[in-house]
Amino acid sequence: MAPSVLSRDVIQLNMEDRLQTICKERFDKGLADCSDEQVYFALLELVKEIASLTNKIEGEKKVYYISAEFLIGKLLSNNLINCGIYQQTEELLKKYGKDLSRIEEIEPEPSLGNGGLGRLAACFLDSIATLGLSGDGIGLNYHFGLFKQVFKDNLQTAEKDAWMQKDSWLTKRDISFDVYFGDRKVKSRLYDIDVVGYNNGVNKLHLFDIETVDESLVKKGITFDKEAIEKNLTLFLYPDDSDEAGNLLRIYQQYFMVSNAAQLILHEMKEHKYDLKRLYDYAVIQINDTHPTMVIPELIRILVEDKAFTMDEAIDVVSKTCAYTNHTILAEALEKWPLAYLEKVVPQLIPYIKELDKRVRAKYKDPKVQIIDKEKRVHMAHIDIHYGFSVNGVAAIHTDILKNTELNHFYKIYPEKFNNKTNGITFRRWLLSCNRELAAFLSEKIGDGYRKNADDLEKLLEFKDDEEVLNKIEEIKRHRKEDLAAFVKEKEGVTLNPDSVFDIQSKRLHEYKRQQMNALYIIHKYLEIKAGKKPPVPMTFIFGAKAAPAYVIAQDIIHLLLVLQEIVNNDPDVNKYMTVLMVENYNVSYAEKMIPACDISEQISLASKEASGTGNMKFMLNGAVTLGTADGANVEIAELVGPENIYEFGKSSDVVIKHYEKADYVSKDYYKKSPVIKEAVDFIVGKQALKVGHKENLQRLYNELLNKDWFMTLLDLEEYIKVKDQAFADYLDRESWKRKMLVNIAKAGFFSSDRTIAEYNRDIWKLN
Ligand code: 26V
Repeated sequence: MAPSVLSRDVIQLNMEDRLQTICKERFDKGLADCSDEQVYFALLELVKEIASLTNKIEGEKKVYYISAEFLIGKLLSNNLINCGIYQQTEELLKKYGKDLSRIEEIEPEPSLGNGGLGRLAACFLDSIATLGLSGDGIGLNYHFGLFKQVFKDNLQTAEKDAWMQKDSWLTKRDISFDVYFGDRKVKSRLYDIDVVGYNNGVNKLHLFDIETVDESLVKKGITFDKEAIEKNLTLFLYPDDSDEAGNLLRIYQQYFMVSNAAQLILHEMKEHKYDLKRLYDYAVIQINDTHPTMVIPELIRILVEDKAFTMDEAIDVVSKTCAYTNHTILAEALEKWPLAYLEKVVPQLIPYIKELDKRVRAKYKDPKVQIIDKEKRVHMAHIDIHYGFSVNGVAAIHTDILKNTELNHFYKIYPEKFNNKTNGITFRRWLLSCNRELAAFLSEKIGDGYRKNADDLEKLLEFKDDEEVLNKIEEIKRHRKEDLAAFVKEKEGVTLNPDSVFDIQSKRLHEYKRQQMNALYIIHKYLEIKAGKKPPVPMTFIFGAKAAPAYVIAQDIIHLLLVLQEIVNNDPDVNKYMTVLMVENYNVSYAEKMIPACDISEQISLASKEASGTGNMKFMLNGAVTLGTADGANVEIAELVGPENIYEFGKSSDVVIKHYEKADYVSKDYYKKSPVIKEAVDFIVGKQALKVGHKENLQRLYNELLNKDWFMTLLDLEEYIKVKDQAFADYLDRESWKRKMLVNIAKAGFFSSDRTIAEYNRDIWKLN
């Protein structure tokens, strides 16, 4: 704890003294003699101290953002920036021969999320605090997070990701709740992380855990006894759900999360002596995807059983308090829990879920809007839509598809609940922190205003014909490519050529995102070069992606990418012209290095399937040009930058949706019709691939592409090849390419999560 005489201002004015004191107290030496690791821990303590002395954002009404994932990334750099002391710290450390960016590397990255959904939650917390809104995140503290990806024999293997250390950003609180399951009771423990707004106060990220968790339960890889709930509850995010025990564990986790959330919220209401009959005047609960849906019946249950509400009153109050965000239209990702599983884990909720279902049935006959279907499965999203006051999609096209197709039956009942909130990203992390040189250059040209008011980036357009500015933007890109090449050399042992075009696809591995289509392009180029057709410019294809351990075809796609990496990079006829790299264990920290170095941003999902994407926004902000389909937020990017500053291809979402309706897409027809497609697909099971790869994986992927191809890879492949070839050719026209980079940066302001959060607040939360 900081001595009581200290205030935030005093510490900041005397940072040097304070840091020296911490070093002396902890390590019994001065700053100059501390190792980088010791300096990291000293800075951690200092920043935590500053955060604890920063004013807590207060307001009569507060948003509680409940999410199974918060992919917060490393926090040191961001917290220094948001506290306004990055430069001061950097200079201070330099005086003692210390390099802040090297020290930042020491911090382990919390592995509390999977992809876009979790990263979005983290960006939102940053923006909520930056806008000075009162709002806390609520989630779980997974000890081994998602998993650590390790490649062995060109295959993905999964290991536990032990990111927690004795000293970390987590602060143990004296708050603990009893959580009752059908067959047991567990005691929770709250850990908090301060969320510091940019030049503003702090909010909290509340992460619940149990004290009886037993890390030694994890045996080989990520396997553990799935039934020992008291020991395993907070070990992993998304434990394998390919069997019943795995599914039950997910329900245990979800209920544990929402039971704690409900108790915490009611505890805070009590502290303020707020009238629970008007809960919605003081609290709004944002349900991030369906994982926290049980908070609705749980709150209703508590109000009825403990607070003497009638059922009608409880349902009314809770429905006015909860709002739901949908992040996907993939049917398999919309949760439907068997009632029997819920009966086993949370029997206390069953009468309430049945009551909610009964009320829907009394009003609507359409089976598509029922909560419990005829197979006795509970549709979690349906609970949210009937018993929440807002339903939002995450990009304009996604919300339109929800309204007109996927959730049309609900839209007809509740048109007023549906609204769009196009996603955004925090510029503090995705520009100020990860591309300091670009951020400084922008400040020099257009002033600092864009840091708080992202639309100011448009001022850059004034310079779109200014050669000096264009050259500088090109030079900064070059520096980031060199940085990435150096990092990759050390980490992966692969040499990247900064003179080549860096073409990057980094995101979760999923067939709808079509990493396999990118792989087929690489095969096509490889074969062209072997046949003597040289590309106009050397190309580097970089991938970052984790595949869910139980998702077999996704594993096979990773295998293909690693096989291609081995074949291409070791072929002396080809490796002068192209390099392939699948980075190991892609995470937020890796993204912060890859995104600023990217020339071409691959956003090639099957139109209608990517709800929004947020990587697309990060790449654009850092001057990459998008190669993408008319899907998710790509559509809005295209509208903003205009057709000359983006490469669009592929069938539209309308066409794709019709193919699904008519079930008339036959991948083999495309394979037979096009020699280029056939040659690329055949390569997957050709001699060369089988020499370095595994027949089982490659054959399965080949069969899938030929006989099913549910996400229509071959539908768009030829056009993809054509447009991508054009992008590589255009790259050589440096003048026009630099202008494309500039326009992309200038138009990225719309995608600031500050704008997104201001819209959530204006339309949904209405905080004062
Ligand atoms: C979950 C699962 C779980 C089981 C099997 C397959 C599957 C497929 C997809 C998902 C995704 C769940 C929701 C999600 O992460 N959505 C992402 O949310 C981002 C933030 O809104 C958005 O940018 C991405 O487009 C969207 O995919």
